[in-house]
Amino acid sequence: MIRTHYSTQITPEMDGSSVTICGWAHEIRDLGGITFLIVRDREGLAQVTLFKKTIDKNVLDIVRGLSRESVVAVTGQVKKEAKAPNGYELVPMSVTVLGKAESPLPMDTTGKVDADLDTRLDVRFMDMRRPGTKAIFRIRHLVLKSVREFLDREGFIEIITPKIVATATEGGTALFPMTYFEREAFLNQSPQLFKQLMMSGGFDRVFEIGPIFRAEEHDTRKHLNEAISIDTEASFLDHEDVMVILENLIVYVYSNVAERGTEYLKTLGMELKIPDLPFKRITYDEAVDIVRDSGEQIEWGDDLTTESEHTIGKTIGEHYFIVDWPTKIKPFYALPYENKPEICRAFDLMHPRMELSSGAQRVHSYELLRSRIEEQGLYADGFDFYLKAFRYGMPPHSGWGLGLERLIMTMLGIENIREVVLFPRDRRRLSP
Ligand code: AMO
Repeated sequence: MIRTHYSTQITPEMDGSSVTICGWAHEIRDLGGITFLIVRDREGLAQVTLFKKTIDKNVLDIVRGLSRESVVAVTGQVKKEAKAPNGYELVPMSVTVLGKAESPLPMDTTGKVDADLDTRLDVRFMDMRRPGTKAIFRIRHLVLKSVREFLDREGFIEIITPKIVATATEGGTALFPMTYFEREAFLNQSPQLFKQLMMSGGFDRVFEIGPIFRAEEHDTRKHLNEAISIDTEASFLDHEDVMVILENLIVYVYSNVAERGTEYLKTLGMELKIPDLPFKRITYDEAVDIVRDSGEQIEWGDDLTTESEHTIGKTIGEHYFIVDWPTKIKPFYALPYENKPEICRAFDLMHPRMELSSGAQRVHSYELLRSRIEEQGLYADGFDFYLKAFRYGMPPHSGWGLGLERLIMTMLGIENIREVVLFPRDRRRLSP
């Protein structure tokens, strides 16, 4: 191991001790009598100071000859210096170039020169070196960790289901076809059917964090063709029970990011407001009334447009649920109310800006499920592997799918979903 410390692990109190840091040559300032090399590592910046009078000439030549963004290892003595980042500087004994960077650079990494998102995504490896981009992905890590922690504590077992599948699950969104030897297969739109099979398998509570593939043509700031969905499924719970789990999860994630991600939030120049519990619940009918009151046209049974979502979001102003949806616009697996089958036990979790999650109590009667599949114009025999599980003891169950990227973008007030994905897949982008 070359590195002894990250830049942020060194303190002024370590004055006199010898350390080795590794990172990128962020900036080189040669003032004649004194030369500064700012080294950037994953955690922050360190100042390396070379006094011409006392420094070994070889070391000085290496630093003067360095190109920006080259990778270096610096071994030096810690010196207390109030004006330097983190209150110390390093007086180097040796500087080794481990990876030379060519000039000119494909983009600026200091954050001083603005680059548009497309340019940044084309050279994402460079973009990741910028503090703002790094902060987003450090927060993404915290979010994922918090989700796992929370669901584990609530008794959910993590599963991973196939992404190459034979059938659609989410009517309405298109599938990506692929060749699977001599057959046609698809990239999975959702782990929906598999997570339900786990309920028949007696796992009671499962979750998956994995990719979902949607062949949606539209090119918007909130859609990806490959997104990450946090999916849960739980037996012996109804839709209201799993809504409580969902809202608690959201608040847990926000609180954790606020607590453990302070420095990343600071880098992004923001303070996180933790939503209040419980989230407001409005029915689909109430949502329609709000939309109509604002002067927009909407028929009962229509899905909400982006414009309608914004109108309702402005009226409510915080996270909220829309419940009791028309059965015909929800997937076949959503359970209709027994006494009012035109509406079902489905819900959407909304942020004022967009939908974050949808879920439902599921149909668990084999006969009803089969007829619901047929009513939606789907070929029930194609779902044989799924339907079978409902014939041999399926408990009542409920669940939801939460879009990871939407959760993060709304939490951080980020406009474009691509900002929170390392290598986004959209209508135009397939590389890198
Ligand atoms: P749904 O299709 O509503 O539900 O997806 C769940 C959540 O996943 C996110 N999401 C997307 N994010 C970015 N780009 C996309 N193209 C995209 N599509 C979906 C959204 C959405 O709310 N099987 C059900 C879930 C369930 O009932 O358990 C489902 O897939 O945040």
